[in-house]
Amino acid sequence: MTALLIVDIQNDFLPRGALSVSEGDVIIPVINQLMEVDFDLVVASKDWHPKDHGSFASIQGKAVGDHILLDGLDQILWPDHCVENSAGSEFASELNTDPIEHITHKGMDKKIDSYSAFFDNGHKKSTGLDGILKGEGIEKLYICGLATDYCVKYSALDACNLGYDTFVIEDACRGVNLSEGDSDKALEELRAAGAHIVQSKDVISAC
Ligand code: VGL
Ligand code: ZN
Repeated sequence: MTALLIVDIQNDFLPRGALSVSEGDVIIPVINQLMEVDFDLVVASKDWHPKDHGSFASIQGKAVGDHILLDGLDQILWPDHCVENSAGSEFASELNTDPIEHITHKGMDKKIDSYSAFFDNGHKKSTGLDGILKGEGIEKLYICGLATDYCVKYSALDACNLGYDTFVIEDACRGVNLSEGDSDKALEELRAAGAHIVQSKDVISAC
């Protein structure tokens, strides 16, 4: 059984959003096309923070991009983004949400961030997504979305460690690239961890 995981296609990660990802919008038609492939299950994640989340530079009185220790873990500080139930936290309006059968929310605990759709950054708590996928007999997991160098990367690394045959659809992802080349580095790390880096046309034509 094969699933598609769509990571954080939310307004705040689009080009005019609070934590904008360059070209974050151009992957939406690609993802809509991917959903027409016969996946056994389509799931999506949403970054879903309380308004006083500890990863927000505004809460820490520091600059975006600074690092702090948040409850003992290294944390990059971000602009306020994906505040629960805000317009910025909604799925992009162009995304076809009809095929999405489950939505995993992450980052709700203000004391710890959660880039991965499976676990928080300290691997302390599961989001429940692994249980849902395993419960459906999913063995192959295709991953796309935002951002290549954060939430896609950590979701895919966890997927590899959880035993999924993991495919990252490169052209259906875009990165933040705080430093130039971060997305390419993330893809290299994913390859080294055993993930397959593929292109949407290959996924679409293979099915
Ligand atoms: C993300 C930074 C902070 C992401 C979420 O979706 O990649 N990045 N929160
Ligand atoms: Zn976040």
